[in-house]
Amino acid sequence: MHLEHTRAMRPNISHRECLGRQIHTYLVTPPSRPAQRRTRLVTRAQVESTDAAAVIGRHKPIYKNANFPTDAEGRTYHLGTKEGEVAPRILSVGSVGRAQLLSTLLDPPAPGRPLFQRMSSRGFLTITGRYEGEPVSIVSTHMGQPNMDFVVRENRAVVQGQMAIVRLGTCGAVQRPAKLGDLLIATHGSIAIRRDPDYWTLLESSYEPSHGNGGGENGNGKGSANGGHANGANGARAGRKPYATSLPVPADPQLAALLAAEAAAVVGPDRVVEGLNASADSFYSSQGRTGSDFDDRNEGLLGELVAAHPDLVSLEMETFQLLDLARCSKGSIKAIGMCVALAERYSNAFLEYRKLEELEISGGTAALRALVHVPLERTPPAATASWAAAEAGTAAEAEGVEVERKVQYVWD
Ligand code: R1P
Ligand code: URA
Repeated sequence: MHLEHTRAMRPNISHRECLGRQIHTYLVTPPSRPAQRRTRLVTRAQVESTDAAAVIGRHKPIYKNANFPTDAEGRTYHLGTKEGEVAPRILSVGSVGRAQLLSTLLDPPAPGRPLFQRMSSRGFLTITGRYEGEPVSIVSTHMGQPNMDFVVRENRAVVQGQMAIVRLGTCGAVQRPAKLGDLLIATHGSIAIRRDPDYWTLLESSYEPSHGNGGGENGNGKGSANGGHANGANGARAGRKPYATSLPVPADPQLAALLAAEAAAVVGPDRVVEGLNASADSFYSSQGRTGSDFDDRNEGLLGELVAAHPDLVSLEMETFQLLDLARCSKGSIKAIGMCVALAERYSNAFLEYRKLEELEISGGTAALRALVHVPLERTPPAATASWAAAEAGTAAEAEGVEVERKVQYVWD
């Protein structure tokens, strides 16, 4: 089985034109199978012109190095890209469809040289081209913090020099002035919200802490001075909450300011709200969505969050991981997140889905502009000088000098 992906390619089109653009993606069985057995995977729509196609096989490479697996070509395990295929400026988006849609904003590729596209066996799509002449990659990141972890770490591993990553997602608007359809920017950084399963475990009267470590944040749960399992459970339970929140991690202030200015230029300043983001470990319980199927104990969660963080504007699932890894990247990654407010949590309204594409294109335009304008240090780590070699190569080639390159860059 392989994924066959075909898309129209006439980039740098207007927003209106871009909205009318359609994309084909099919999951097909091998050509030897009867045509009626072929399965349509995503969207089927009109394609005006097709001059680019990528067929991605489910290959079975051999990975070496359990610590950070890469195949013989240097491709990473989950994203499947290697050095030369990913630009230092990355737009991270939630879905494959959003990545495809925003790729139509990229500069027109040279005739016969379609944009680079790679869909990994895990469904991460990387599209690399140029925006305003600067190399950029658009990467579909899917949902949740573990997926953002793959995207940041595996891209970091295949890019030389400093990087900038902007996330363009969707989110819930937590409180006014953030409203439906606004672009909410995590200028104040992000907190994380995590459901704490130990809270429920410790509610069970049969729980015996000696079976584990007691799970307590404040101790090992093996009991207090007067001992006993029940006391241990009580001790571990004391003060425990069903949902834990982290301290905020910061966003890159320069990238945040650039993005806010670009977003205001595209949609108008009254449609842009800057503040604190919260990334939850689920869409439902950890974002305060209630229901009767599960014992979630989250009825007061949104109120508590807003009381504790008056600048909280957005609630989603990935930005915290992006900012946390950027903070820990030893200065090698600048990052920010911006989301289209898809849900108004205070009024319970949800955006009409047909309006989303227009907002994705507005947000994507602002994000690409900020990405290509943020200054990045080009000095690669001393151990891996291939990026610098490629840059030197470009300059030398401009002067007509022949150079040997270690890495071929797909945007050259
Ligand atoms: C949940 O519906 C998803 O939407 C939001 C959340 O963070 C989560 O990934 O972002 P994306 O639209 O980027 O996926
Ligand atoms: N994505 C989320 O994670 N939450 C929302 O409320 C909307 C989109």
